[in-house]
Amino acid sequence: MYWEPKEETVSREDLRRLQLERLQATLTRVSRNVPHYRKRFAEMGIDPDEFTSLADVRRLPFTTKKDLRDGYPYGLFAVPLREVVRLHASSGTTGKPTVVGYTRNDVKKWASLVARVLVAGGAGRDDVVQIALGYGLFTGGIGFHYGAEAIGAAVIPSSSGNTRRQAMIMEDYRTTTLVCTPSYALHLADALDALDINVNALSLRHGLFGAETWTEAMRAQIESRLKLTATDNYGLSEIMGPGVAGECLERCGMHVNEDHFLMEIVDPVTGEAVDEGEAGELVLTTLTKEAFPMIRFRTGDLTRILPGPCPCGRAFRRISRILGRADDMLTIRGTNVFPSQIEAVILEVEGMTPHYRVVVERVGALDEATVEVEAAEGGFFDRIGEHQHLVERLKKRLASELGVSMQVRLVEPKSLERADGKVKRVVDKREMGKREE
Ligand code: DLL
Repeated sequence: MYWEPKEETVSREDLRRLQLERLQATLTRVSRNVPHYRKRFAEMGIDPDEFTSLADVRRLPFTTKKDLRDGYPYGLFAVPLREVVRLHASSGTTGKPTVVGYTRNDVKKWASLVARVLVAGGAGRDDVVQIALGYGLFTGGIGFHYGAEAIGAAVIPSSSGNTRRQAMIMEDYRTTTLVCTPSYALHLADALDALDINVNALSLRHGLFGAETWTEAMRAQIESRLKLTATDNYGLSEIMGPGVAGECLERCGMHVNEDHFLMEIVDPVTGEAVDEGEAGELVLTTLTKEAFPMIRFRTGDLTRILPGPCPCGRAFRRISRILGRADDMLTIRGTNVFPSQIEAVILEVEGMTPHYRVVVERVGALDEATVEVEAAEGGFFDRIGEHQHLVERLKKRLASELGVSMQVRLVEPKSLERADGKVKRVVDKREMGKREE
């Protein structure tokens, strides 16, 4: 099932032609309307009219979060505010957030791209879609909302928070499709248990999850606890919001809506293209955005392009789940570790839950990482001997899988903070200021 069959099954050759046309139009527009790009292009001797091949994109300058912040709030807009109908802001945790804008056309296209990922994830007009993502400056809630309305589903804008009420709504309104962050999905599963709601009697069939990194093991848990088919969804405000890429029901990577976004994977350090299929940083160029076009935006997200076509028949190439953010990577005594790798190991050990965080400190001259993880309820938490056994087992597995030893602290079930939206996995006490963007 496709939302836009013609576009989603376009031939690769036609797609490339379309991408080139759209890239040329975008470059002309930004060099005319955005002083930042005009200046950068002039400095680098780039003439948009000379762009004749998609490979030329590599000659263009990158755009970074810093460029967005320097232009705060409207410096990178390509249309006058009169034409803007919506503003959102990215979830910058420190300093100024970045502001993004949409024209009426942008909002319309955004809805249809989210509609594509919803349909790919199994939703349709007969569905009751509960959107348990924040509504507001965050693009998640409203972004999914417009897409779900576009496909004609009955949309419950339950937004984030108030988990007990969400659980009751899910039961009473007969939600069939759940949209939220993966960590919140598990939080909801706990709430259903606490309320004695029988998950088997619910109407849930599909879940679209995203906005934070998660793992295959976490998908398995969510699917078995909520009795639904879970798909991964990727997006970011700077490029649009949700709807940039999403999995189909094959669940083997996220199709990037390549007719609207040009993707490259580069080495996060050198910025050079990586070999085909290699992991690196995703760089995106918007091809149809009017208000806020982005040229070669460094997403900071690490992924790789998956080889071969997908059995679903979509023309668009797939990226693997996000392996981590370049700035989320922990360097512990010289070894690079991503929280998602830790999560994968935790979930292989029986008696552990996916509720965890990593605290990194400097003890003397050494980095010390402690994985704090909740033990499963009714598990071994109270039995000292087994508790110790479990800690040792996890420590050993972490050391052998990740190549660096870490401390493990089992904490009581339900003691770690639950997030309504994006969960924070890392507390880096070494240089708290360093991570400020
Ligand atoms: O998180 C948009 C979104 C909302 C996507 C709901 C999917 C579902 P931002 O708040 O701007 O936008 O955050 C974007 O979140 O650069 C990634 O680091 C991370 N992220 C988004 N989707 C995924 C995913 C929304 N499926 C940032 N897996 C991105 C891992 C993700 N990380």
